[in-house]
Amino acid sequence: MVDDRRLYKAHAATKPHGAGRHRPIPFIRPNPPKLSSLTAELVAIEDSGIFSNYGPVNSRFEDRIAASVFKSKGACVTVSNATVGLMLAIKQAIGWKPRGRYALMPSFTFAATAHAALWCGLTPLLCDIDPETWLPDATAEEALLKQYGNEIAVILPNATFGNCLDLARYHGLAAQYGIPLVVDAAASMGSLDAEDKAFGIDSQFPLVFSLHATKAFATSEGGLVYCADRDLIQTLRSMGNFGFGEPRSATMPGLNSKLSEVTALLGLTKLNDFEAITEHRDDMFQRYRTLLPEFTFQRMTGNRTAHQFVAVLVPQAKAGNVAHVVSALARQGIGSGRYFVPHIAEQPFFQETCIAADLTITGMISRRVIALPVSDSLTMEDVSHICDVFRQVCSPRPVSRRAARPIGETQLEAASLS
Ligand code: T4K
Repeated sequence: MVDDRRLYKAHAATKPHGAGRHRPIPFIRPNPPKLSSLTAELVAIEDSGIFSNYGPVNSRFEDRIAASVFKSKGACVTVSNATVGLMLAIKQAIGWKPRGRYALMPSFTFAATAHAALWCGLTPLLCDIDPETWLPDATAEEALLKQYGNEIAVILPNATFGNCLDLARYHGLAAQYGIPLVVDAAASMGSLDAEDKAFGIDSQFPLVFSLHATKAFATSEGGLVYCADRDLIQTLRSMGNFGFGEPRSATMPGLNSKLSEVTALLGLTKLNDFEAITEHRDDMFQRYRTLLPEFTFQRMTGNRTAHQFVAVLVPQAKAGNVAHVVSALARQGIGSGRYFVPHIAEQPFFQETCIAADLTITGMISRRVIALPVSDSLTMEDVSHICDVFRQVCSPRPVSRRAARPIGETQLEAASLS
């Protein structure tokens, strides 16, 4: 395992200190393993002559992540990205001729969740979220399950921003209503539940994780489906290879979701420092919370979250004005983002294709949410700086033009005056 202090110090060393100046901080700084330092492994792939189709590197990656993260309780299959992984898992869950036409999901999620359901021929049925955890609201889900019953083909909750869903409750719902479950766990690789176990471990229903460059488990493009049911993973593996059975002809719905050997190598290598990276990211989240006690953060339900960024609400007075906060931060050299804004029910295509229930809380959260930087190379000092600036730009007093100048601009001005 890589010494995490080395990782973070290398970056801090490049930082110009003093005189209130701070180097620009990007919103997300992807940190996939460096292919340039993996020449021997790349040569081995070339020599093997196998570049895809669940090759040897991919198999090693699947086995290692199943053993190290999920303690060999079940199996994993890689996919080319989580969106395709969701499509596969939903299709497997609902069968070729689904009994219902809805996919029950929150509106507070990424476009991929709704797209995947639509590609499977389902209509997203959008429910509200919990005001504290920002996870799908249990009461709202149950009301829709009662109202739509057999018309719901799949329950598709999103583990919002890596937060842990109550999977026991979902297994209960699946049993009670006889409706399959697929978990959108795109941002959850590395998250630990309240018992300190990998989120999703032991689940009889599939969880779909993203290994996108912007995630804590950064590769480039990639995804992983985990399930305690090994047969289900084997089915998804065949579906991801054009639905081929033995002999090589389609025996089930299929598409091509296979991960290349080079991307699998990125995944395999990422496992080396992933524990340290995830700990560091969660430490940064704790630091944000400590330094911004007057702000509202998402209430985390697990013991650790694999933060892709830190989501926080701007003060009520700035609701509807978050774009200005993003601009003010940018002028001070700090990148930020907005997720999931607009939420699904607010996006033009989904307004035509989805059905929305009451989304009061979703609307309130999405009007105020902003995502602040987290990256493997961010230092605690950076976090303090971000918090200072964030508080300043969120204060009721308008930020003066001069104070809001971008770092580069101020430096240029100083140079021309001297
Ligand atoms: N379900 C949920 C709930 C999800 O959140 C997602 C994906 C999915 C399903 C589907 O997973 P995948 O099919 O992607 O595996 C980013 C990620 O692309 C996306 O994976 C993620 N969720 C989503 C929440 O965030 P964008 O559109 O914001 O990415 P983008 O390109 O604007 O990049 C964000 C920041 O990262 C920018 O500041 C630029 C920086 N960046 C990005 C890339 C790709 C870099 O510096 N280098 C890079 O190579 O979606």
